[in-house]
Amino acid sequence: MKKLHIVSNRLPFSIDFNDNDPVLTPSVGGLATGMNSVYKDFNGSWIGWSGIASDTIEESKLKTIDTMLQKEGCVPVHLSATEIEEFYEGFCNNTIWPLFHYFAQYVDFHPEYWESYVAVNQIFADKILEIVEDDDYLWVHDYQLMLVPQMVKSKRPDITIGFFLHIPFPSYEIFRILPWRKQLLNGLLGADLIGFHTYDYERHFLSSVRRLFGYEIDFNEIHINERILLADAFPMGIDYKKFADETRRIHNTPVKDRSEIHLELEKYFLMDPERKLILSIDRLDYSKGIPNRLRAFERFLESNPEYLGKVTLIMLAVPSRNNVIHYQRLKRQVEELVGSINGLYGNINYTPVWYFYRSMPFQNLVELYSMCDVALITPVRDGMNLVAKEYVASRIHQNGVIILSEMAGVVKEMGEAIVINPNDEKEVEEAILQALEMEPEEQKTRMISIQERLQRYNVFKWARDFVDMLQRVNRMQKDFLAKKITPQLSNDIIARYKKTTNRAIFLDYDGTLMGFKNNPQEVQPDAELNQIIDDLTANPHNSITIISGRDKETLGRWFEGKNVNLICEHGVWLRRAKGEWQMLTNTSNSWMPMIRPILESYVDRTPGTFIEEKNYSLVWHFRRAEAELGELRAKELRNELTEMIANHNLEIMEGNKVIEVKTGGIDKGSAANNFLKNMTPDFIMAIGDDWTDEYLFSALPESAVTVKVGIKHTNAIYKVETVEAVRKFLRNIANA
Ligand code: ADQ
Repeated sequence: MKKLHIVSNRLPFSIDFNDNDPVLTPSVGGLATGMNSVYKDFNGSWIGWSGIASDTIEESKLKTIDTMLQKEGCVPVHLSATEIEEFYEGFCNNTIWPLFHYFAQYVDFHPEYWESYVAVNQIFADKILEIVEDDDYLWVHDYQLMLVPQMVKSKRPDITIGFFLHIPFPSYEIFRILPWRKQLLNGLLGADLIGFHTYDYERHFLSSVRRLFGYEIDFNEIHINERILLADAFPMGIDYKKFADETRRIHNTPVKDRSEIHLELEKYFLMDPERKLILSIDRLDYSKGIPNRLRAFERFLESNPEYLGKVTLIMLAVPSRNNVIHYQRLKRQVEELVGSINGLYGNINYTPVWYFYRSMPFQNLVELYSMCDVALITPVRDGMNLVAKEYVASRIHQNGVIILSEMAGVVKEMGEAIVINPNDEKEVEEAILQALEMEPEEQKTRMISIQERLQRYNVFKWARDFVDMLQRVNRMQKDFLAKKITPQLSNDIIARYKKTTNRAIFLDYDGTLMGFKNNPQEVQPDAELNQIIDDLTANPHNSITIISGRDKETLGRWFEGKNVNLICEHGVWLRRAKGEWQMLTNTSNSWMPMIRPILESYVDRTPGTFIEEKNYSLVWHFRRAEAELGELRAKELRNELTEMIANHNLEIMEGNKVIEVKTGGIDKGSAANNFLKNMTPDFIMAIGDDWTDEYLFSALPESAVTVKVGIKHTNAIYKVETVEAVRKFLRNIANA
């Protein structure tokens, strides 16, 4: 890798003014920590916005800030106050954020916000294009910059691009609501690797890609023409050691030197050592489920009066997006709830909820983490939730209990927490009681398991893993390029071809000579293909064979009168040029009445699918079915058929959006060798696109020129990306 650059909406510094002089303060957030560990190692820059509107500050000051940032390896992107309002507060925070967190009722669909989103993404892309050098890597972060990957890729395909989404990717049913869903998705597909916190988000993303674009998806690989890209889950970690070390430091500090908040908490426990503290920390955001949490706590106090005076909820809310109406309402709602609980259950010596509406220095945060018995984390949606991880890292004595929402990404790594549905206030209430009464031994067992996991998969490992995977994708793509028929290779093959006089050329039909259509009967050869075949067969040194899984009637009709050989149904039938059909193997179709009803039941249950009956095989086509349902049914059908055919000489073949059942022992490889028996060719070539052609590639002698259409793994020696590329290659051969 040459250089790795980081791109995020905000640079990892905040800018303050000391007597009118700008001062940079490094961010201590998880992302900054994780990224610092990689981009400096790879000599890159960090591209982003400084946090200051460029038109609200004197030009000279802006320049000073830029210079200071550049010294830190940053490349500042300038955004005006209007851009920030429309792009950031508008589209990012009023459209994507609520939609991706399933708050469809809060979503604003303003076209001007969208336009500003496009324009600002372009500003970022332009800045990137200014600084990237050949073969650099980029790691783009989060929902503010979803169009950047495609904007960069379209101009600079040599740049390897990773994208990480820090928020959930919603289910297709939610995502489809967005008028600009296709543009957004297309923007992301410019990346080579797209990372999510959890497999669920990855699944939702792939499902949207499948449904909106119909691209071929093979596990987590997306195939777009000659590009392979990967989607994967990388659960973001924290700087575990930093939290654990800080806790140890605080524990070793003499009481008199401890912070004010620490002393306050000490006093609280002095009044009654049996007292318990529950901690709640979030940005004040509607996705965090703060009102539900307060209501559940209120219910708990109501149902368990013996805990009155003994349990306090410390609620820390970090001010966030307070110029957005929904956030202002939420703030009021939270304050009212806190007031009402404290009014109802508090007294001179007891305040049930300690509410802080502010940010806190790192040390105070850790003090709270390490002194609270229970962490109550109940978001209604949360991409990951790092607070839960920070709490765990600060529990150096392995005690403490976490109550965790099943809607937070982090729950996948914390099965040992008490997992709740945040909308079920009764369940949360009961969880609070369970947490407060949990035996220390059980607390320890649960905590140790989580700690071991989080210690291992910390933010550094997370960042490294992502970068390693990005390099792997790059290698996969290079692998393809290594086999790709370049103009030079094409010339070499043609030079070999020209020296020979007895040539056998095998060409698969669908996906090789013709693109796919929904109806397999609609794909008869077009004028261009007919011309190519005529030109190739006009040369008396060439024996051209179309070798296909298709039935003999269709291919026979399409190539009637042409000087080509046809091998059909994967090798059951052969018709030499101008000859009669002959059967290459003895086969029977007596099994068909047994298998046909099964396929029919799949047609009935899967709209858009149909059965094709060939002489010696039955094919279930699902190209026209709704993509995911088609894949799912194909899996079911394969399982069902596998059991059925166990004692019969039958085979199941999976082609491109088809499942075919046919008599065993017939394949394109044996058929080609059978065909070659009467020939002593000095040049053999085979071109095909799906795995049935792999039999052909493997069966032919090593000297054969074997060519795979597409980017998947193959036994062929060469690859070309598309049907168009095959045709161009064949035209060059015919004209040689
Ligand atoms: P956030 O929604 O901001 O992040 P979270 O992951 O919990 O949510 O991170 C909050 C961070 O802010 C934590 O590191 C925490 O220490 C800090 N913090 C919280 N309260 C604070 C306070 N009062 N004072 C100072 N610091 C405080 C988004 C997504 C998440 C995803 C992260 C990372 O919404 O789902 O986990 O990005 O990808």
